[in-house]
Amino acid sequence: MNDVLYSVDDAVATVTIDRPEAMNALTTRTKADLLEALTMASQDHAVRAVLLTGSGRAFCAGQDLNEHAANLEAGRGLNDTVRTHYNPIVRTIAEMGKPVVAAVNGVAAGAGAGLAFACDLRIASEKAKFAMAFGGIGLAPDSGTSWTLQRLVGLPRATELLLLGEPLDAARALELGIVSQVVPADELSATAHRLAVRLAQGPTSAYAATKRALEHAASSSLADALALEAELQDACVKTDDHLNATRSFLNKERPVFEGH
Ligand code: T3D
Repeated sequence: MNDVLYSVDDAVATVTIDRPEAMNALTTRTKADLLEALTMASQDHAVRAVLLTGSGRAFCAGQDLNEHAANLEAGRGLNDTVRTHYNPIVRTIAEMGKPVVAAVNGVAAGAGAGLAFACDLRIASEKAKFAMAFGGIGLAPDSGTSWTLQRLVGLPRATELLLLGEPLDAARALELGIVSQVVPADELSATAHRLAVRLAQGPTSAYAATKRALEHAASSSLADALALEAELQDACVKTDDHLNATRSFLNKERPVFEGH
């Protein structure tokens, strides 16, 4: 991988978009690297949580507009990057059976914001900013933002943000519930890693079931949500983590989760 850094420690895979000279804007190569790194993290059983962040002063400025303009000029505007790249990346983040934390270190624009929104939790530096940049260049939302943003802030606010495109600073993003915590820039990496380690030491199978239940419930009837909860709970009840944690509770001990 050239444009994405990948490392694993404490059962946390850290995936860093690494094109700081271009605000981590996404070229075809960057998107391919990102998908490869996320797929690796998703498939590695030793990885129990994932941290997504960016190098330098940006989280991710979205589609690389230099490459995009060259494609448009060359008549390759319909290069299908949404289906080929953005959709699989977003689905890999959202559907992996382990928690994904975005450490938003700077601006997250367009598809870059979409990546952060697809994560399970977002923690931001005071320097973070979210910009729904799509409309500014005559595009509609992609990378799942039409789905994720309205679930984060509600339909009226999502409509306003996507139509007007006014950037949000970190404090406003916290107010709206887009991020769960804002920390000074020099504390972001350590704070986000601590959060990811905490998640990596949790009941991974139950977390996977939680993600699935939440995603399903977002567009199902109560009856269907109850049915899936029952199915998922049947599976959780059979895990070693559940048995051991129940025993630990009764023995007044702190549970140790192995993830299965
Ligand atoms: O088919 C398809 O591909 C559709 C898919 C679309 C998905 C999308 O993501 S659409 C949205 C694309 N992204 C944008 O429109 C964001 C454009 N950038 C900005 O609005 C601003 O640059 C930022 C809000 C991100 C940051 O603003 P600021 O003031 O902090 O920095 P800046 O001065 O504007 O940018 C710094 C440099 O980064 C600058 O280059 P320079 O002048 O120093 O050589 C700027 O051109 C470059 N840069 C920023 N964003 C991009 C970029 N270069 C290429 N692509 C970018 N997206």
